[in-house]
Amino acid sequence: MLKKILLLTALLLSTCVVDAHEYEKGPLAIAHPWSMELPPNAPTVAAYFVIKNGGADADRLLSVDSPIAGTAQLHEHVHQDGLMKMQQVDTVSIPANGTVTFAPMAYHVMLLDLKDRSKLTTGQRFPLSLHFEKAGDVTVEVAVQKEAPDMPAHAH
Ligand SMILES: [Cu+2]
Repeated sequence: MLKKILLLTALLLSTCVVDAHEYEKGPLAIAHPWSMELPPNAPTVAAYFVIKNGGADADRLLSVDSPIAGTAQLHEHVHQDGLMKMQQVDTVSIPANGTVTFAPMAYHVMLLDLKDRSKLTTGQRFPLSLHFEKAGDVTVEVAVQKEAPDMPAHAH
């Protein structure tokens, strides 16, 4: 209860954090799912978030899907021959007591074959379901915004 009040107070006070939102499922917390607003004809859309595992067991993100896209893939960025390129990965491991950051130039969700672009403008949100091996399914709302949120730099 006290934690909730403190959290609420913190949210009210933190005017610099627009639209911060977080979801919990079992030991997992998924913080601030977001997507960058893109030109209306962009063929693909990326979604980002931070997964924190507060549990003593590792988990795995097996797949994702969204009603706005025909296809949703898990991607990573890799350095190869001096170039950055992205490639699809089958699953993403979430270590015990660990954090995995989905961010530009890192892991990301890639939405292809877009069905509904009406929610892809700044201030809107669209649903995204994450399917974990142990924690099960979580549906989050991805906030579309003009700029990346302030996030701690991810480790190289
Ligand atoms: Cu990608």
